[in-house]
Amino acid sequence: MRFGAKVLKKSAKVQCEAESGALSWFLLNIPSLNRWLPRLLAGIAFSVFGQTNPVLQLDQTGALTWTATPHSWMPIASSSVSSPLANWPVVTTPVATVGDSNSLVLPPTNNSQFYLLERRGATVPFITLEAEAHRVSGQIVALTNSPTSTTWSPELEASGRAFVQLTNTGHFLEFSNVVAANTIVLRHCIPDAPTGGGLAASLSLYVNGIKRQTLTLTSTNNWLYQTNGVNSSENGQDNDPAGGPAHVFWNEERYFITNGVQQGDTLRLQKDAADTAAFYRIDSIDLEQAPPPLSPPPAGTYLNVTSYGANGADNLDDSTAIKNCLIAAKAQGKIVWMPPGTYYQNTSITVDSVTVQGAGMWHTSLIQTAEGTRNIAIKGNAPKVYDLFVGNSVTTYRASGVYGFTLTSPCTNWVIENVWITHVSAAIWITGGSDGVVRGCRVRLTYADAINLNKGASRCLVEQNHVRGVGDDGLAILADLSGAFPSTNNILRNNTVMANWWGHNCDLAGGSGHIIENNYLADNSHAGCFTINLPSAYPMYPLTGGVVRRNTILRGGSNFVGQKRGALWLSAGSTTVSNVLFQENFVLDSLFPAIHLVGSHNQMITFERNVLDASGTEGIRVNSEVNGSGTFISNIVRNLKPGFTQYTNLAGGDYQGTFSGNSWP
Ligand SMILES: [Ca+2]
Ligand SMILES: [Ca+2]
Repeated sequence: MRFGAKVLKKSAKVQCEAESGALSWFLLNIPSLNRWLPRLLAGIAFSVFGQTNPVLQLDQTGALTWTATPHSWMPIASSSVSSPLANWPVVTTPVATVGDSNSLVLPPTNNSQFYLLERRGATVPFITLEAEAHRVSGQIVALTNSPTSTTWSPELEASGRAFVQLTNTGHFLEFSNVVAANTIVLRHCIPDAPTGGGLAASLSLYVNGIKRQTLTLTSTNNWLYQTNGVNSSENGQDNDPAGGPAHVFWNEERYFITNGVQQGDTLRLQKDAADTAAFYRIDSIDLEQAPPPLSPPPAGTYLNVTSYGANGADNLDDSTAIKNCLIAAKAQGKIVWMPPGTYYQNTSITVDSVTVQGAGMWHTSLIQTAEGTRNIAIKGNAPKVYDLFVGNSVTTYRASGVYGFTLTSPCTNWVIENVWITHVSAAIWITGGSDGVVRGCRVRLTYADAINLNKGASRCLVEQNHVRGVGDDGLAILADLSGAFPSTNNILRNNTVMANWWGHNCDLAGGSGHIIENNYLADNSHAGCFTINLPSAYPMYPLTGGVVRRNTILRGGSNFVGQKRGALWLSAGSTTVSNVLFQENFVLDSLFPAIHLVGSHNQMITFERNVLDASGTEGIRVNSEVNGSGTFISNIVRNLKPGFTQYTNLAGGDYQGTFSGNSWP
């Protein structure tokens, strides 16, 4: 039995959680995923429609079908909505209509029909299957309770807090395929080499009972060890097993499937006699029909890196060729085109006021081969990078330090879009600069942050990114005091951040004017899932304004150094927090408190219309050292475990709460 029974519900239907009358909340769960639906949406609020039966159907692919006919909708004036939660909004105009293959198709509407549809998390072109939800002849390993020690484990770091382990010849994981696909991503773990450094082993892929392909799995990039050694300051990143307890159990690798697979095929990952690793752990699988390579830009608008000597089909370095192409393109006002291939670099490449266009994240790769550098530094006016895979062949821990992207000031109007970044230190590390966009990127297994805006970064938009298994903050807005001014007015929206092995899924630390909305954050193993993190070890400007709304935070929290951190860890440790609004967030199945206030500096936050469901301990916990005041309006705390309270204030009169309309006594 795993904690958080709601996660295990098997209903093939939408779960309807009516609060009262016509105002309902829906939380979605796909049986094949065995979890709340992450990438489509985790919550829908309907103002009203004129039938009592659910009108949404979920199928095994995650597709939703709207079964109501338009005439079944009944317009109801907002004033007639009956709810004890009168402050919850009734929206009378459609706020979203979305029609990609994995999303809702909504019926026509007019002014007399109305609904509110929320999307939380990134919309992505792949489907993720949690291994533990499928046919297994090996073992399913799951986290069975909130952690009582600080020990890391593969299940603590797994998405869904569970995985499958194949140990004997013939053990398999099998599932009925739900989408046509020509690629597969395995989030997996095979043993480390006895003295560290990883090893490789094969695993057999069967389709409809016939062996299709041998997949080669490696453990070069995962398995790090807490240490008292040379990397003790770098989040326990020693590659030597003698360094201490293991963590970073999961690697991700991607493969093209020979001849592809169709919907309805039976896929099996099996340990055959020739597959000699002592064990194969599978956490999750992504399936995607990767598109063909993109065509080059219109003739006359671009320069091709191959014309400058780059060769994406050999193993020789391409740095000089790419740099020369960038210089020429800037001078001529043209795009740099990188056709399909794998290009190597042994030094940092600066994209200064130029657009770089690859053929797609599955087709054009840029691989760094030297430690202590970066793939790309963006600089100047409107540097833009599209449609690449970015990685390296050298980094296996943070201090070896290959970054994916960094920003060199001055820099404005920059774009990083549809880029897949993996096995780097930090993926996108932005200090300063303004008016940037990070969109549609995938970040997998890093040794530091995924996407970090810091030191005055302002007016940046980070949206539709999918981040999994990273080694520090997934999304971060920091306002480091060493910057000339604080970061301001950044937006993080519709991102998915899962299964961090260090740091926070999302961190808001300083500055003002930030908006963090409609993100899906789940399964952190180390710190808080969402955090305002202002420790004295990292001095920041005060946080003087921000809105955190309509995010779903699932199974968040941790027992980092025995602190039993809440899913929302709001820490005014070294400076103050003011003018922050938390609104309409779902905090589900947290390991410890759902909301956890800590730190002795003054904090003033308003919490409005949040749903805190099935917390591991308290709904809201205010630690004894806390100072400040909070306003709590129309929040719901429910499904508490016996012995825990909705709201526990250990700070006494030092923290003053004001309460109205909450669904707790
Ligand atoms: Ca899993
Ligand atoms: Ca080459």
